Amino acid sequence: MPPQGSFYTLSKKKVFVTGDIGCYTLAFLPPLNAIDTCLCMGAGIGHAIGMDKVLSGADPENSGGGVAVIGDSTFFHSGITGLMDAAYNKSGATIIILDNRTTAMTGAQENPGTGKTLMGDNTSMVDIPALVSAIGIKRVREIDPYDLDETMAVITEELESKETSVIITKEPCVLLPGAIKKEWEVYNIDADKCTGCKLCLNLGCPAIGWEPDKDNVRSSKGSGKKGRAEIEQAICVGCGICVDLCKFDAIVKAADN
Ligand SMILES: Cc1ncc(C[n+]2csc(CCOP(=O)(O)OP(=O)(O)O)c2C)c(N)n1
Repeated sequence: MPPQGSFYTLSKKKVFVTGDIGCYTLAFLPPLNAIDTCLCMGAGIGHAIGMDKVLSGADPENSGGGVAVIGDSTFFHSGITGLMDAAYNKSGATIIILDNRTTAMTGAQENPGTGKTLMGDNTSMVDIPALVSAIGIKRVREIDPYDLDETMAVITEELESKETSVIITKEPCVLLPGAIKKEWEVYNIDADKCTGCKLCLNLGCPAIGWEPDKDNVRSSKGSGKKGRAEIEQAICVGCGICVDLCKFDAIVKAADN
């Protein structure tokens, strides 16, 4: 799913993440534990500006500490004003806009970024990177959220920046028609290669689970329990984020396994 790689990265960075309201808010739960606050629509950007001030002791030389995550619909509703504040007041916060091309949490309604009205008529479509630039943000990055290496590299770079930065991830919610790409194939765990390290479980993908070893032979670092990861075929959409994560090449296309 689109936001998984961003939240995995944030969980590894152990930064303070101010959240907002949407499907992605579930990333506050284990195993990701990647969101620290959630108040009301649009509040997360203001919170990040405040956290940046607190963490830096209001010293611009130390800024860059606050990180906000916000969905596209919430950004249009009440995130733009907070972002303008960040730019105008030279915040070092990093804002990640999770553009999944819909208002997923409340039932996939259209929004000002989709090009359709709620009645389904064609209308204007806000260009988020252009809007963010027009507000005065110089560091605007667009990333492919399904590319974990790129996601980790860009988030790491922007967290280090002392200027306001905006990272936009643009891929449709997997429940939207056409979101699951034709070339994607369902994955499986190669039981001979899986060491039971549990790294893939940290991604928080609903398709990846744990199969305890009945004969108790497979090692599992640190967990005290022996077993291996398993992928629920009916849930896997084939996005492949987990493939980049496995150090043992144990996540393979189901058709080849
Ligand atoms: C003031 C207010 N109005 C409406 C809602 C209902 N609501 C919850 S989340 C949300 C938007 C979710 O869309 P988005 O930000 O794009 O995130 P997604 O669920 O698509 O990941 C809305 C309208 C709310 N929580 N507060």
